[in-house]
Amino acid sequence: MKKKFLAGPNDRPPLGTLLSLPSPEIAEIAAEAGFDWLFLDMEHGLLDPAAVQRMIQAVAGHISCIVRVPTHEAIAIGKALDTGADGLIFPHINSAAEARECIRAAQYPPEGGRSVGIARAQRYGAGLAEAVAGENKRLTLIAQIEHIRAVRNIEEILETAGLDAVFIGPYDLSASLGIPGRVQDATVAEAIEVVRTAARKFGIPAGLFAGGPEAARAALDKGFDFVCVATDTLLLADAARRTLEVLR
Ligand code: 3PY
Ligand code: MG
Repeated sequence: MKKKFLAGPNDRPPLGTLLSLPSPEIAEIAAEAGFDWLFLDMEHGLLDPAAVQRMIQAVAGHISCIVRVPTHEAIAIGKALDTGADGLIFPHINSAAEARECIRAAQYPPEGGRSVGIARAQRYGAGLAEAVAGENKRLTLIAQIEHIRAVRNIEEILETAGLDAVFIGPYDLSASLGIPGRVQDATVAEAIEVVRTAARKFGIPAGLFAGGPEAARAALDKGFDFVCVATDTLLLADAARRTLEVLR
């Protein structure tokens, strides 16, 4: 069964946006605008665990909050989960071994080796028993595929136990092909298609990062199961530029 986040509203692919600025208000604005999920980015941008927690609190229960962890270290993974996130994106997963290690750190025993903390995710202790019993089923764990090595290893990565979805990062993927930023290049499109087709074969949902609405539309038309479109800073810059275009 699909996890809550991946089931999407009314069975249409969930649409999210990436937030990099530490602001609960921006999380609220994105939720008010109608996004289905938020990609809270601890790899790039300014978010630390405190900011992530405040942003999740701001939209608690309304939309899914998926955190991209800054590293594959168990401590970083545990801290991100302690905020009460609905799931994690593990960046730069290039092999099944890397996927296994990250998933292990995110799952409580017996499936994994997540450390037992007392934080927001455990309702500061009041919900500890509930958390250790239910978190492994509740969390959506996503491997980010963003290097040509990961594309070559995609089938073994898709076989990883506990993996709920894959999410393609076209920008780093283009960099790994020696053409950083040229995400429309045919070689990037081909690599993306290899991942999407393999994910379909294994019955694992596949998502894509899209820099803007046109790329997101194309991803939905291709059949991606979830999409993250633009970022807080891109949306703000675009609105500012368009407003001034009308006035000058
Ligand atoms: C990439 O395109 O490399 C990304 O990480 C987008 O999330
Ligand atoms: Mg990336």
